[in-house]
Order: sequence, then structure tokens, then C-alpha cells
Amino acid sequence: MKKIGITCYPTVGGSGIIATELGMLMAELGNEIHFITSSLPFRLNRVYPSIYYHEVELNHYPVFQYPPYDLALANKMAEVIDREKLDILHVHYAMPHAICAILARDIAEHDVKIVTTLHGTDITVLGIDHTFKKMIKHGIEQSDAVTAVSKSLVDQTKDMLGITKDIHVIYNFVNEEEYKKKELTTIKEQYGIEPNEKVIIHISNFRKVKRIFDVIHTFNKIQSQIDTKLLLIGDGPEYAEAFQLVSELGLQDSILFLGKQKNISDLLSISDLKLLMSEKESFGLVLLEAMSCRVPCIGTNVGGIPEVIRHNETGYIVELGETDKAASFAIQLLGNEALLEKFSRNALTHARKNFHSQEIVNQYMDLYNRVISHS
Ligand code: GMT
Repeated sequence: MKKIGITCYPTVGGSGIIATELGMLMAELGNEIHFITSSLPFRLNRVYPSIYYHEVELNHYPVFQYPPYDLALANKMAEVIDREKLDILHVHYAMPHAICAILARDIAEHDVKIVTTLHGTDITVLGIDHTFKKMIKHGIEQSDAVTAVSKSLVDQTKDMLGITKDIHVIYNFVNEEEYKKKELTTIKEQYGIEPNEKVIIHISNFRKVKRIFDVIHTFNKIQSQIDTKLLLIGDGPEYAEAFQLVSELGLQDSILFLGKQKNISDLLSISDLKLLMSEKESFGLVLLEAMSCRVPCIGTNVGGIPEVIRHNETGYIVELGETDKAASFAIQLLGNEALLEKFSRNALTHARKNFHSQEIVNQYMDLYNRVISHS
């Protein structure tokens, strides 16, 4: 049994989901888990006697113009390391979480090993910004072990930061109990979708990098030839402009803006195809969630996306901005029931075979064991 601390952004987002699911799976394997986060991880939805939650509290002293969250986190980490005698502190994101963990390790008296998982944004967004480059590099180099969620992210990290340290690829996974296709006949009807209409889905936080306009333009071309509806799930900075574009194109009746949703697997269960046209994407957890619910995907040749979608087998890969090509692949797939069924089966097989949660959790446990035995 190991005592494992976990720090992540606990709110909605792929990295928070992975960190929380990993904690729950490790608890099921008999480990003791300590989440050290700013709020209760949103996926932590049932009682686990061996999972503890340590809240990072922020006091608003008038002397600080900005409450020092990172320092409060480092302090809480050090407290938990010493009190609980943690073996491993697994942090998600180099910036700021690995930096906080390194500071906590310096403060704490108990010896703890730091494992850092890179999810992308700290490298692909912050790494470009020279302000933080040195700090991110320090976070990675001073960690006892570093993982990244795709090969592409390893290469990018090494190129961008000039790092020679080993970075292990450990892919993301989904909770197979939750992400499976369900027979939900009424949902389609409740949303006013005709039984013969195909359903395309896009899920994101509507940031600029998600290229929501490309999703809408691709859909516009598809719907001119096939009876389809597009479900847009999520919310974020580009939401209002996306809404505006949909009105300008006169697509209000065929695009449903559903905002943030909890039961994503229900919506995936009524979907036939997933679109992800991002310009940056270290993995694309939403793709794996879709494939796990038997939904083929079309994505861009960007970051880790081609490591998740198998072109011409579980979906299609197009170059960034190639909306015509994406639409023509979608029309070819949605217009051919036998092909759609084949891709749908392939998608599930690929998800279960190459990204199974038990396999991924074993890879993390092996890494923890190696890090501990090196001391
Ligand atoms: O995509 C986002 O904006 C959210 C971000 C996060 O912190 O969850 O996603 C990143 O981590 C996910 C989990 O590993 C990956 O599936 C996403 O591809 C990655 N996002 C980017 O690289 C832009």
C-alpha cells in the first residue's frame, strides 16, 4: 500500500478528470489517496474510505493585492507530506503544480517523490511565453519522474524547453463503467431530433484553440447533403461568437447549444460522429470518451490527436482548417450505414485495447514503484 498525494485543477477539464479517476482507481487497488486541491474534485462522487481531501484555503489578507494561491498550495502540500508520510506526490501540470511540489518537498521533513504529468497547456501555451519557460523547465527537471499524455507532447516539450530528461508517455483513459453506449431512445426525441437524422457532437471549453468556427463550417457543409443535427456541448470564451456565426449561416434549427453538461456519455450514446478541429491538443480526452461510446471521430493532424484516432479505421484525420475534407469524410461515413457500423465497432475496440484504464493505472503504479526504489 502506498500513500499518494494528488494535485490537479479539480474543476471540469480533462486533466482534472484523469487525476481524479486515477486516484479512485488507485484507492480501489488498496492505496491511500490524498487530494490536495482548491476544491473537491468534481468527479469524486461517492464515498471512498481510503480517499482524503485536503482543501487549499486562501486567506484574503489586506496586505496581499493578490491572494498567493501557489504558496498556500505548497504549504498545504508540505503539511500533508509530513503528517501523512506520503510516498508519492503526483501533480498534474508542471506549472504551477510541480513548482509548488518542489517547494513543498524542500519545506517538508519527510522524504517524498514527485511525479509530474504534463497535459499540454503548460507546454503548448505557457511554454511559448518566455516569462515562464525557465520555471516550467525547472519543474520538469526537478521532478523525480515526468509523464506526458502523448508522444507528440513529449517531443514538443523537449523541443520547446531543451529538456533531455526522460519523459514517459502514459496515455489517458476513461472510466469504462461510465463511458459506454447506452440504449437511450427518448433523448433524441426530447431534443426534437428526427429518428432518421444523424447526430454530430462537439465537446470543448470553447477556447480559441478548439477552432469552434471550423466545427460549424464543417457541419454547414455536411448538413447540406445529409439530414443531421450538431450538438455543441460546453461553454467558454468563443461561445457568443459561435452563436452569432450560427445565426449568420441560418443554422439555428440544426445546431443545438447545450452548454455545460454532466451526463456526457448519454449525449454520446445518441451521437454518430464526433468533430474535434483543434489547433492545439495534446491528447483530446473527448475523443477517447466518444470512441468508448462507439462514436467514430474526425480530428485535425495536431498534437496527440493522430495518436488517438486511427485514420480510416476509427475515424479520419484532416489538416488544420480543412473543413471541406472533414465534411466530405463525414458525408462518406454518415451516408453508408455499413461503414458507420464498422467504424463504430473499431472505435470501441481501439479504446478498450489501447487505452484501458486498468492498463494505464498499472503503468502509473509501475512508475511509482520505480521512483520509490531508486531512492
Ligand atoms: O483542453 C483544454 O483546454 C483543457 C486541458 C485540461 O487541463 O484538461 O486539456 C489538456 O489535457 C487533457 C487531458 O490530458 C487533454 O486531453 C487535452 O488535449 C489537453 N488540451 C490541450 O492540449 C489544449
